[in-house]
Amino acid sequence: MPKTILIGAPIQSGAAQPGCLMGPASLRTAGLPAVLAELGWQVEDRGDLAIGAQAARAHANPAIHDLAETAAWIGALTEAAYAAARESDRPVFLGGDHALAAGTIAGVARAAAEAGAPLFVLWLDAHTDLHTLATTESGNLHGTPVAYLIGEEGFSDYPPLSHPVAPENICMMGIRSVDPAERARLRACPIEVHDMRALDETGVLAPLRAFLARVRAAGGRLHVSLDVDFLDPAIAPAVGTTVPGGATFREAHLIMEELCDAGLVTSLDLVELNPFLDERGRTAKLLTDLTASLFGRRVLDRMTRSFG
Ligand code: B3U
Ligand code: MN
Ligand code: MN
Repeated sequence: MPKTILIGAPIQSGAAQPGCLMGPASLRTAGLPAVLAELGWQVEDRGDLAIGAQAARAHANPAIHDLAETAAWIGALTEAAYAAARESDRPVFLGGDHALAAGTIAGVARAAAEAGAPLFVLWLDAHTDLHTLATTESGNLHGTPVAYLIGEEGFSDYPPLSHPVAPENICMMGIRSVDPAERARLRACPIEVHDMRALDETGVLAPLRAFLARVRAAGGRLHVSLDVDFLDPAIAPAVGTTVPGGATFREAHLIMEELCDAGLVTSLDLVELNPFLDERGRTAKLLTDLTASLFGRRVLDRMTRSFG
């Protein structure tokens, strides 16, 4: 029986508005552990991580807030994710804001490297989260994890990164809000980006299948980082940074079903859920259902596609 480990990370120091700390509780209330168990997974819920009180740390960029707390979360998550990746087939990290991914991906990248496998990342988000501490204008550190993970300069306040992710191994989908500094950084680095226009032109399946073929050919592991604002706000209102024009219910489920069939996903973040902004739990329920699609729920029995 395949095994998943659930780790709650009630981090909200990277976001502008409070509420993400309730994310893990909301996902559990929506029934995520039981749903995965019903799909035939052994589920070990490790509860929520915590960090102690942190002394405030200033930065040359005065916009930055909660730097010490966010750095402490990233350190704690790196260790927890490393252990969970070694001890299960597909850990799920229940956020928490997206600064969480700086830790979870650092941890799973270390585990992948030790197993001799390159790590690939599918980044499902309205944003590229490619700011450094020097370029963030909002000072919200959930806008920084990708720049940290690819080894950009200027992250001496975050924990040292032992295993950077190769930018060409990152595929972003759903992008529709990019700041000028992020756009400049993208020009200089080979991250694969599919903005909403590209997805409207090609649909989600063609670029996803091409990326999965790359992961498979490289013998890679695949981490999926799902930001609630990837989804259209009409179906997923519980997020502090809604951007119109997001992925539809059907596109999102199709991506998860295709990922399930490919059998390559080795870890998952569910981030930016702000239950304070939710409507009768519908966003938590949607994230639970999307996770169920990734973990094997399907409408009809069907032949798995062959990947020859
Ligand atoms: N790029 C903007 C907006 C943003 C990024 N991530 C989220 N919002 N969730 C910033 O604040 O860095
Ligand atoms: Mn994000
Ligand atoms: Mn986002």
